[in-house]
Amino acid sequence: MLNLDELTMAIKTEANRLGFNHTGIAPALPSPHYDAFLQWVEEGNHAEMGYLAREDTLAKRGDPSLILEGCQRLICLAMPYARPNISTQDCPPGKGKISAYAVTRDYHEVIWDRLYQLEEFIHAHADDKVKTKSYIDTGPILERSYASKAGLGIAGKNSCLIIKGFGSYFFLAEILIDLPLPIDQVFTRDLCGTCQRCIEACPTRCIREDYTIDAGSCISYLTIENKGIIPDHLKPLVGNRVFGCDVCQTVCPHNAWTPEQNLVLGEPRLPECFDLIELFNLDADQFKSKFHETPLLRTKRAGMLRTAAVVFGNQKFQLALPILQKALEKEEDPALKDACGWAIRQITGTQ
Ligand code: B12
Ligand code: SF4
Ligand code: SF4
Repeated sequence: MLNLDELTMAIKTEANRLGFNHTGIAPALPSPHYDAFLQWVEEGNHAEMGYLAREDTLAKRGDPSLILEGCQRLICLAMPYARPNISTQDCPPGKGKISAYAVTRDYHEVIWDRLYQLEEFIHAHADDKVKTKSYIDTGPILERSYASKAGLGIAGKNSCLIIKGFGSYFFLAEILIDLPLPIDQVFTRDLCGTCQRCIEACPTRCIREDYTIDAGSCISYLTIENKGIIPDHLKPLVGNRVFGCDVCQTVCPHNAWTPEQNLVLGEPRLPECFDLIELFNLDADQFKSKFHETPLLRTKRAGMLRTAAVVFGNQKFQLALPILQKALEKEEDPALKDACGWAIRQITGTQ
């Protein structure tokens, strides 16, 4: 059996082999950013993402030992994804921009698989009574906060975690463990300084002064998490983004040198610029098979079409009128109908 130093080294090497480009160990103490998170929720910045405000998850976000009894450390991991290769301006009328992270196989599935392999590795090399629990994105963990405590990087003003010399195009995951692995030094250096690029470039101006965002106005939220009507004052600001938003990361100087290609998550399955007429022509089953195993399934068909209609409206795309009219008559989802009606008014100039 390996001692704790050897085990930590072995875990980091294996994590690297599995595609995690950065690994750090944080103590399982309450996060220094927990109060800021609570305040963020109290102010309603989480919009309709009720899971962030649920009492059980609130408590767990504050104390990892409520998730894994006896938890001592979080092994924090970062896995890169390819930067956007097409800008919104390069996406012609009739097409919608898909966020860079979403064009490959769903990262949850890829990373779950790798986390499982890493857990197996730990169990094979540590005391067989060791307890572990893995999360990628969906767990009640302040992932950015613990990753900074594990020395990976620090949050920028756009609230994304930035790794110095690497940028912010990566996902975070973690393995909770009940062993006292040696901890890494917390990363405390501010990487933003006087830069304000993300704040100025954000289409909806939802980046706040305190390194958090007003999620309810964020295009990523509006196009992915929000199942309802996109408010009229925000519709024009969605532009041609049909799924997610990369603006505050694209303008960040820390992402300037990110390589164009990164195949850790596999080959792209979708174009970054997606044909929206084709989208409207997919029935429910075709929608499922087209976006099988990609993050786009999350919005479901009605949610995607709703945003696509808003994009048509923003593009004043005449050729979409018959499709929008048909959807307005036949579709039942209220947010989709609202978007179709709005888009028709934008295209025909009738208010
Ligand atoms: C809810 C959520 C969203 C919401 C709200 C985002 C937000 N900024 O709060 C919406 C739907 C808008 C969203 C969008 C996106 N998301 Co998201 N999201 C989450 C989720 C599930 C919870 C985030 C949360 O708790 N927000 C509340 C705020 C208050 O907390 P926070 O953002 O974590 O910020 C804390 C830390 O930054 C910490 N902190 C750490 N270091 C420092 C340093 C300083 C100086 C300060 C002041 C604070 C600080 O303090 C803050 C308060 O506690 C996490 C996964 C998870 N379990 O954590 C993914 C996560 C944050 N999302 C992720 C991604 C990739 C995205 C998008 C890029 C996707 C896209 N292209 O559309 C965008 C980015 C938008 C943005 N600017 O944040 C990644 C981020 C990876 C990274 N490099 O940071 C995560 C970690 C998922 C993952 N497992 O990889 N997301
Ligand atoms: S993802 Fe887009 S809308 Fe959201 S904060 Fe960043 S730039 Fe603003
Ligand atoms: S764009 Fe500038 S202010 Fe925004 S996160 Fe990057 S370095 Fe920080």
